[in-house]
Amino acid sequence: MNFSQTAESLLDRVLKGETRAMARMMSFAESSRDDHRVHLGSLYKYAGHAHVVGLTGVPGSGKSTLARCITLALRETGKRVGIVAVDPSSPFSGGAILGDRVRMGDLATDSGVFIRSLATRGSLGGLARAALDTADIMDAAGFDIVLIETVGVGQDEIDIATAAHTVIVTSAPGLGDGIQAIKAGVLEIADVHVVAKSDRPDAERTLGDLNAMLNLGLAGRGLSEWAVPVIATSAETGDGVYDLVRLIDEHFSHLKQSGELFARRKKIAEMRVLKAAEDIVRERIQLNCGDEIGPIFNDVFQRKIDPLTAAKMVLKRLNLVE
Ligand SMILES: Nc1nc2c(ncn2[C@@H]2O[C@H](COP(=O)(O)OP(=O)(O)OP(=O)(O)O)[C@@H](O)[C@H]2O)c(=O)[nH]1
Ligand SMILES: [Mg+2]
Repeated sequence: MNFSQTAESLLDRVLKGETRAMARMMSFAESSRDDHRVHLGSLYKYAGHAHVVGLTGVPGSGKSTLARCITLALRETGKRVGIVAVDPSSPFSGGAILGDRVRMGDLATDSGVFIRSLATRGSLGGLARAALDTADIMDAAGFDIVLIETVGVGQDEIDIATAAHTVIVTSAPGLGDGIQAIKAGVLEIADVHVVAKSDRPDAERTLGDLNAMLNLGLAGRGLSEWAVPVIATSAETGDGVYDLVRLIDEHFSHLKQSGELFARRKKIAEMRVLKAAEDIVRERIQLNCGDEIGPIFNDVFQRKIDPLTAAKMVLKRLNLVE
């Protein structure tokens, strides 16, 4: 059987929601082989039904734990949930409070939940594409909600979160002022703010600080009327989790009714095309200009030529400019 036939039946199996087929297709999302990507491309038209929710915030702010709480709550309503964890610095399954009562294993054996971690850090580019393609696979396989967890540090991670329909930004007590400051850039992409770990005594202060920052005029990223709510949650007590799930749903309804879903989808499509184009150019440079690029970098370093001229030289070799 040739690869194309295999891939075709693989697509059928993914569309039926077969776990092993999904995992195989996801390995294509992280592959650098063009034939893999082309087959992945054939899946794109079957996605576009799921509610994609970005979950971002500084490291250790409780994103994974919250993703698990949200997932458990959604499972009670029968919704199927996919989770894409981008470059998790702490293991998805480890350390969380709820782990004592509800083991990650419960989610891992639940056929209505699919968890995929991407650890593409270190490979140049392609992270956003891999993450969003992985989300598409879950979407095409019939998962109702896809949660994408990314650390809210670094442009690629923020871009990934922004490619969701609904963005949740987590803050938490006990992370220190330095870390809290990093997140200023990420605050403005929130559709919903969560102060996680509200069971901790210092949570009130975090809530106060966040509200103070928001009062400085950071609006939501949307064009339409949506008052960005701030909600406190705890994985320890379960406080706020159901309210958060309700808000996520309300936000999706709002997007649909206001027409903003249409606008966001359009922007996401644009962003994905541009990212894919950037990836292709970057890869071509690496593949085709391997020997020549070192001296060019060096000339720029020594200020013999300027970066723009150098870039044009590189692109000329690829026949991308005159
Ligand atoms: N007290 C308390 N601790 C929590 C809560 N949620 C998470 N934690 C703890 O906070 C730590 C970080 O939680 P994670 O869920 O791994 O945070 P994260 O944002 O996913 O972390 P990274 O992926 O490493 O950026 C863990 O030790 C959790 O047990 C909570 O609601 N209450
Ligand atoms: Mg995490």
